[in-house]
Amino acid sequence: MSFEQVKQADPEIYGLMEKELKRQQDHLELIASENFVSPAVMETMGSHLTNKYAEGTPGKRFYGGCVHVDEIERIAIERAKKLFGAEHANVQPHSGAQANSAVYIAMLEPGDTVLGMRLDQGGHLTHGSPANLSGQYYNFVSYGVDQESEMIDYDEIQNLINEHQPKLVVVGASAYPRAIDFERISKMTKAAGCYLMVDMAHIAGLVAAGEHQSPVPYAEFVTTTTHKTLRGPRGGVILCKKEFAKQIDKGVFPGSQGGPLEHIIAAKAVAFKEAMTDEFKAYQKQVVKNAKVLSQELEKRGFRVVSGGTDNHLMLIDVSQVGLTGKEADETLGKINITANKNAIPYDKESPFVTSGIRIGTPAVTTRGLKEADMEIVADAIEAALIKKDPALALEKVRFLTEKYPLYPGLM
Ligand code: DSN
Repeated sequence: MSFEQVKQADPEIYGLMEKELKRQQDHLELIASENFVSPAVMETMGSHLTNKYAEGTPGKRFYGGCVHVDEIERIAIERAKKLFGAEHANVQPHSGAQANSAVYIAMLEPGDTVLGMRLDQGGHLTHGSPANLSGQYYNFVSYGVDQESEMIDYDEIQNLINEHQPKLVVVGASAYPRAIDFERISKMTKAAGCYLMVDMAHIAGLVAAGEHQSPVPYAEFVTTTTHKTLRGPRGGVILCKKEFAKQIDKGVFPGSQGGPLEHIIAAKAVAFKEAMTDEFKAYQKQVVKNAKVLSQELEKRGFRVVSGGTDNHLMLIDVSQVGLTGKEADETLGKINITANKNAIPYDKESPFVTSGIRIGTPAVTTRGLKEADMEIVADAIEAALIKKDPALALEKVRFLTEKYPLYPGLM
């Protein structure tokens, strides 16, 4: 790829694309929800498939000329089903938020009671935050983590199910470093006669590679994004049991979306194919290994790791222990070319704009090639920036790694 046409047609945008590529190349990307797609996924996204309108589902469209995109979307659906062992897949959601909304629209009436994880304890905006449609249209009741262990309190979930008799329980998180026992929660939802929806966006790649228990056998509905650990294009997917297929498809279109993005659906298909390879399985194993080593190395250097460690691709660091707010830590790391994000820790005393923590993930740096020994250097850099207050030393360590592991060489 050279982006020569953009360069000719719009030098202003081309210039910014160049700058952003350089930023990605020169920084260590530790945002837990980001990753670097393969050139094949990137090429497919930027293709002529973007030109096609295809409202409806393969074989049942509202537009002519869908013969080839029908085939592409069918392949994407079959691959998604095979990858996760699902009975039905809808690959049209434009994002994870859209996927979640589509399930709510398909399965709930406004005002229905739903259980979801609190945003400030690891959940997601679309799991009932009052600032989101989910919290405004449905009666969300929230569960969180235990104050001592900082892990999901399964007894609290059971008690809340007993007390509130929800129609749906939403499980899944965007800042939770521990394994989630979907099987255990599904026993509770089945006994209570309510639905279980798992939003596995963060861990989808781990699930595909067998590095985390799959929610697919246990939950009626599983939603995900395709761009996090799964390393596909920016988008969403819904998996469900066959009996809900029609309702879910309707919840996506016409319930909450118009025309599907067939160029993105094609790129999802390419990413699903990549996710079936042994190379991808090895990559996910390394993501988890790297996260474990990084959390141990940070602990050794005096940082408090929330819940004492990680089982997945991310960790939360309580930076109040080293006299910083999350906002300060995030900004300080930014200056030494480490990109992370400030994040609330459980029972945080600071506001969501300040926070006491940072969230760190290993998916993107692992795609770049970093291994366990490199995690020690990442921990050194974070220590140099946040504890030793030696930005020059920190930057030197980051530069060593970004030069050792080039990203997208020759892309522009
Ligand atoms: N914004 C995503 C994340 O960073 O986790 C969740 O959608």
